[in-house]
Amino acid sequence: MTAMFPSLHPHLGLRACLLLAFGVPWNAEAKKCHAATTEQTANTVTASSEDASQPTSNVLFLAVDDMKDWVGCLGGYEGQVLTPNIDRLAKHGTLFRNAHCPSPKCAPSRAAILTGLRPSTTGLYDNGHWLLPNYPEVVTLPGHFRTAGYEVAGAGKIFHHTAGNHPPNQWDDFHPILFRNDPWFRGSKKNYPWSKSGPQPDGFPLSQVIGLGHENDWGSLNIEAAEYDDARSTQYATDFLQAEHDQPFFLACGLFRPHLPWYVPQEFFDLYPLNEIQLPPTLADDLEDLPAEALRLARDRRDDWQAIKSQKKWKQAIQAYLASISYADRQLGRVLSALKASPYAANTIVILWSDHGWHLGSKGHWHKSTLWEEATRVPLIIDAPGMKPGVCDAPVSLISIFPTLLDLCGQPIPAQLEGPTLVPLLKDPQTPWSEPAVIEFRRGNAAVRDARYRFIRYSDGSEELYDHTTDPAEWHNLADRAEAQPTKKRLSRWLPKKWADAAATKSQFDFDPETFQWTNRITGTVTSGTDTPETNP
Ligand SMILES: [Ca+2]
Repeated sequence: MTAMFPSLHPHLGLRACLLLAFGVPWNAEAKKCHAATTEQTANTVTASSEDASQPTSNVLFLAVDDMKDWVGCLGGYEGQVLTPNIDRLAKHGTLFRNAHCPSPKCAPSRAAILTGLRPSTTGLYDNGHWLLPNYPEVVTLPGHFRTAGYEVAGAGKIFHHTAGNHPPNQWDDFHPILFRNDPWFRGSKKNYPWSKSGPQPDGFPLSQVIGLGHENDWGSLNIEAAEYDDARSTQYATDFLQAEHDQPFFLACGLFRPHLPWYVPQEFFDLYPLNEIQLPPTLADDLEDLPAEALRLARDRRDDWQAIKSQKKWKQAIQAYLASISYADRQLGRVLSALKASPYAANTIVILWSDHGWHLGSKGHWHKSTLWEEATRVPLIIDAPGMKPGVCDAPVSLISIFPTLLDLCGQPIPAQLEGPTLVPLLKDPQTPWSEPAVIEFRRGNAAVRDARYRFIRYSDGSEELYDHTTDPAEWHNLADRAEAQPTKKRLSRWLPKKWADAAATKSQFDFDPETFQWTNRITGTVTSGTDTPETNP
């Protein structure tokens, strides 16, 4: 797909192309561009619903943070995880059981989902890049719906949660996470200018684990349940759904849990007795068949895990992660109940996704930021009016969310969006599907996940291959075996052909949160996050 951008760097080439597609309203011009330039793959179809009689749907866009496949309907956890609301949504909609993030870290995954462009195309590889000053002309998913005449509102974490990532020009109204009760996040005025510095919670670290840095804590705060940040984001969404709206809406609610710190009310810890906690299955010599780059990724944040293990708190940490999942599920349930009770229940597309997974000890790793199943498999559920409930095992990437929502809303899909629409799979989950999910992490490293295999190639050329029919835990790297070569060759066709240079990092810009403007320290260029999409250059 990256072949669509013959000149990936300097970014001017991409920007010019984006301007062509995004700088004009979604209309016949964009459609023409699509018809003229798209290389159709087996799964890539043009917008299938141009029927003018189709009613305009609202969109309820639900995001959770760092939630791996440990939800009831996906069965990723060895024990029992309680997610009744997610499971109910899955039964009502289409559950994608082989869905993967575009990148296993917050900012790059969300930037890819919300622009429809892969990290290898934009160079937005890590948490240290701002989207807008790098791509002033890009139309994001909320920005698109706003231009299309929707009322666009949101709360919580949709893009990355630091300052500068939810520009006012993309939202009619946005309620950010205040982080009033997560004192870890109050330290940086650059990242959280709206938040006052505060003391650590009473009794910190609540986990009682000594030596963990940064955000790595868990426990129950001495505040009312309604005072947790996610409860506030949820309240915003339920209030919105209880109000009258005279135009179609795009409502985004982004929950921060189960992202660290795992601070949730005690009742959610109580759901998971310690003697029932299951440790992730591990293999003693699991790491011995890994290349150096894989070992390096596995080692990152291992100190946290070692500290937790050595202080005999591994089960407590897993309990806290599970509690945070069930807490997020409870908040989702509140939003879904509000939708069900509203006049919008029959005419609203509901989509739920998580930005990436998490390791809790598998492959000797703690945290995200790897190209293995633990870090890339995520919940994805789409419940669209008129679609029958279903379960889909085709490999899909969240890069498809943008074109899928446009397709469901009867809008043209610009050729630049890099994922195929999933509407054929919503209509029939058994639709033949040849395109695998591609997961990228930093420049030059990517995994290709199809229905059976995971193939990884790192920037130094080293590789891994796992066969999920015999090795669901990805313990046995088959990459060097002679019989694996045809599979590797087949899957390697889907690896990015080009990797954009890394986009400018935050250090290249001065950001003023009051005016929502960035000044490029090198070029002097000023980018505004307050201009409406219509007046953006
Ligand atoms: Ca995340």
